[in-house]
Amino acid sequence: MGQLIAKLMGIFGNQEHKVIIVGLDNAGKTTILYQFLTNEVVHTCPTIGSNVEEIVLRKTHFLMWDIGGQEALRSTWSTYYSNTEFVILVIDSTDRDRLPTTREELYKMLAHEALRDASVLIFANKQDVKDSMTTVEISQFLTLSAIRDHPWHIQGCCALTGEGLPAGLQWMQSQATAK
Ligand SMILES: Nc1nc2c(ncn2[C@@H]2O[C@H](COP(=O)(O)OP(=O)(O)OP(=O)(O)O)[C@@H](O)[C@H]2O)c(=O)[nH]1
Ligand SMILES: [Mg+2]
Repeated sequence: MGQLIAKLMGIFGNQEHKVIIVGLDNAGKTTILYQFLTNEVVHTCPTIGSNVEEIVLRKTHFLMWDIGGQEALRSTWSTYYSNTEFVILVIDSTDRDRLPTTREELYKMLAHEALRDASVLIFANKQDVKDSMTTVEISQFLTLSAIRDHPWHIQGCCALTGEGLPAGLQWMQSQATAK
C-alpha cells in the first residue's frame, strides 16, 4: 500500500525530496532557507539544532533541513543523512581562512555511505561583498572537477537579495525530475 501511494505520488509529481543545508557557521544557511520560503531576509541567530521547511518548485516538493554549522554541531550532521537526495553546501565566499575546513567537511560528506546517491549544490554565498571569492576560485580550491561519483553544481548567490538562489533551486529541480 505504501509503495503504491509512493508510486502514485511520483506519477503526480508530489514526491518529497529530502534536502540538507550544511556549511560552516555564519555561511548564510538559515538566511537562504527563509529567502527561499518568503523571498525576504529574516533576522537569524546561530542555529542550534535545525530548521525544517517545505519548498515547492513546479510541483517538485523539497523538504529542507537547515542544520547548525558551529564546530561543536558538525558531528550531528550525519544524523540527518539517511534518505537525503540533495546536499546544499553553503559557503561564505568572504571567509578565505576557513575554506580548508569547508573542503574537509565536503569530502567527509562525499565519502559517507548514507550520502552515496546524493547530489550536491554548492552555494558560493555573499557575492555582494567586495573581494569575495569567485565561484571559479572556490571550485578550484575544492577541486570540484575531480568529483565524479556525485552530481554537483556550484552557484554564486547573495542570500540578502536572493540573487542566484532560483538558479540553484532550478538545478535541483531538474536533477529531481531526471531521477
Ligand atoms: N553580506 C551578506 N551577508 C549575508 C548573506 N547571507 C547571510 N548573510 C549574513 O550572515 C550572517 C549569518 O547568516 P545565517 O543565515 O544565520 O548563517 P548560518 O549559516 O545559518 O549560521 P549557523 O546557523 O550558525 O550555522 C547573518 O548576519 C546574515 O545576515 C549574503 O549573501 N551577504
Ligand atoms: Mg543557521
